[in-house]
Amino acid sequence: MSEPRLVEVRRNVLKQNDVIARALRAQFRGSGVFVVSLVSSPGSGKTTFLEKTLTLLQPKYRVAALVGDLATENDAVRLARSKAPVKQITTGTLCHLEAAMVQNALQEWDTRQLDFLFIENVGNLVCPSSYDLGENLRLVLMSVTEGEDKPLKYPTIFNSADVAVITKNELSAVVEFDWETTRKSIESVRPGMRIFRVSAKTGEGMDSFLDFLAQQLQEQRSIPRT
Ligand SMILES: Nc1nc2c(ncn2[C@@H]2O[C@H](COP(=O)(O)OP(=O)(O)OP(=O)(O)O)[C@@H](O)[C@H]2O)c(=O)[nH]1
Ligand SMILES: [Mg+2]
Repeated sequence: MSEPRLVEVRRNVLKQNDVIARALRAQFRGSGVFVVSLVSSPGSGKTTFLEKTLTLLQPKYRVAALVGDLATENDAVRLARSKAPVKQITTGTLCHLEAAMVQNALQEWDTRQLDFLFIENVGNLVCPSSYDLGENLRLVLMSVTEGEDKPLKYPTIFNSADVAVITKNELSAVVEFDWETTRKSIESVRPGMRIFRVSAKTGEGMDSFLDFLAQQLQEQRSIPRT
């Protein structure tokens, strides 16, 4: 029996995405820019965390951000308060960013002029996991108010990310956040995953995250570009 047409179309879309993602990765590597994407459920704190990150990195690094949402320029307006170059990608009905959207958004930017490029994906714990954007590092964010078993319920988004960031940490006590249970949930779906605990509101935990980013950039640049 032949495969349903929808499965075949989906496979082709993913294949096409991978081709563009590979081209983007080569472009980023050639430019010397380190690219970080952010995924999470809606409202976990991606934009708040990113605005803080852009602001704190800027005295030392050249940074820029792309941000995806189905509609509105709200997040781009918020991120632009950091004074970094920012571009909004509106996806209409799509619940994720695709590599072609990133490529298109970058057309007028010279990525050689950047140290870090951040890409905030559409808030969704399912769709973004299948789409490579050519990034060097994918962060999955989860706020303390979401429930400790999110990694168990949505393993793919944790599996397809490199680092976890627990956000809104200053609210932990109020919502009786159970750190040990969360840590075990993440560990069971993605053994050895590095986890940062931060509050973008108070600044808690931001220093160690920024040190980690600086180290990642240094490591990437120490690899000879062939
Ligand atoms: N208390 C507290 N609230 C936070 C923190 N970070 C974000 N928030 C709040 O959480 C809400 C959602 O934050 P956003 O940064 O817009 O979340 P987002 O993940 O970008 O949301 P989408 O782009 O819609 O998916 C806002 O009301 C923020 O003020 C934090 O560290 N502490
Ligand atoms: Mg946002």
